[in-house]
Amino acid sequence: MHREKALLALIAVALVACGCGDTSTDPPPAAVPRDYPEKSAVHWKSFESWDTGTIEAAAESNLIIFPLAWCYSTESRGILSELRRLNPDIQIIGYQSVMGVTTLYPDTTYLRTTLPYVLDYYNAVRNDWAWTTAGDTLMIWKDLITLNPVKNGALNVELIEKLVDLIAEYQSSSGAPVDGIMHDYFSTYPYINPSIRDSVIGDVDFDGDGIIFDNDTDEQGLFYLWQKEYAKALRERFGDDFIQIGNGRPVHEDAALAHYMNGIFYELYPNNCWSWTDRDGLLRLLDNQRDGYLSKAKGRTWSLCTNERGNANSNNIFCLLSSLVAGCLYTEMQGSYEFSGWTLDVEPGTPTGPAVIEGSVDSTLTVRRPFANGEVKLSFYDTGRRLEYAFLPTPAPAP
Ligand SMILES: [Ca+2]
Repeated sequence: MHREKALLALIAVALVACGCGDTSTDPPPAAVPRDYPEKSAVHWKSFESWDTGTIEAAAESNLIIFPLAWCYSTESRGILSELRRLNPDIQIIGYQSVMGVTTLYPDTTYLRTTLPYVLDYYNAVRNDWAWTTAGDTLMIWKDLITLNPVKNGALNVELIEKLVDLIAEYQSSSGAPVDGIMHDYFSTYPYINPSIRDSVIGDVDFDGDGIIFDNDTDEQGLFYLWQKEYAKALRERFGDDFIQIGNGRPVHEDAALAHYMNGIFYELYPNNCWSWTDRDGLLRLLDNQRDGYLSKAKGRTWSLCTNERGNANSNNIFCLLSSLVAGCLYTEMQGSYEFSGWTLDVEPGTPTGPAVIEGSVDSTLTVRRPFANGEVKLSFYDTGRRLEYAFLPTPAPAP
């Protein structure tokens, strides 16, 4: 069975690669498991390392996240087509930085032919860079220039329009429209990463009035409002079923922003970037999945538990079990945002009831959820550390 599927995948890729695909002779879609736990491959690189086995494994995902520029690249076309053929229900999501543009090498020939979206994006926002009080380019991460959400003292709505227009253009002309976008990341504060702070001269001053961001409440308001207006503009342009997934703390806490989202990307779950305890990470996850907090797209929400510091291993299995109790997706990572397959093997069957929280944070707190084949149980010490986390299969009946 496994070899047969791999062979079919190989044939399909060969057909796409030689441009001689004929729909009348394509093999039928393979049967992809539509069961629990629900998977989501995350891969923030080119597809150079992928073989047919990787494609087949990735196709088990309900949703998959790639860099938006690679989604729109003709070089990815064969792989994306194959994923959709193997799993017609798969949602392909493009990863993109919020309010940032990457620096480019002087020679852009490769980009023009392989990643034209990177180049077109760069040119579209060329006059929207943010500058510091010293006139330096404002960067928050290495090689990522921050865009300015403020123009002439007001919200830079033209920048929003340019970004949304560019996506719209690629959605209609690239031949490979995405099912949604993952935003990395929403923020209320332009935190310059310490690793590059010394190379950024001056302070943040988006509106250029000489009052630095930290002391400028108007500027602070515009900085965050721009992000919400951007998410809103995408929603209005692409409709209710265009999946938006947000990273960053505001989506955990601000219902007004979460309203425009269909999912949260839980980076470094369960501790996230804020050193939450394992227990608090799970309780926050459950709270975010309550009805009405996130909006639904295609009939459901699309949150994702991830931890790139995984190995074969406590964080990946904790992501998996948490996804089961909270009704989310999970991914496995082995030290980077590079998809290399699945190693965990848990077969809970379908859920037969909601998650239940027992005990209290002052003693032992336990989260349980029943499934057809057993129960997921996650319990915590009063310190918030994990006590037990497992799928407990239902014992076979006595003969
Ligand atoms: Ca200012």
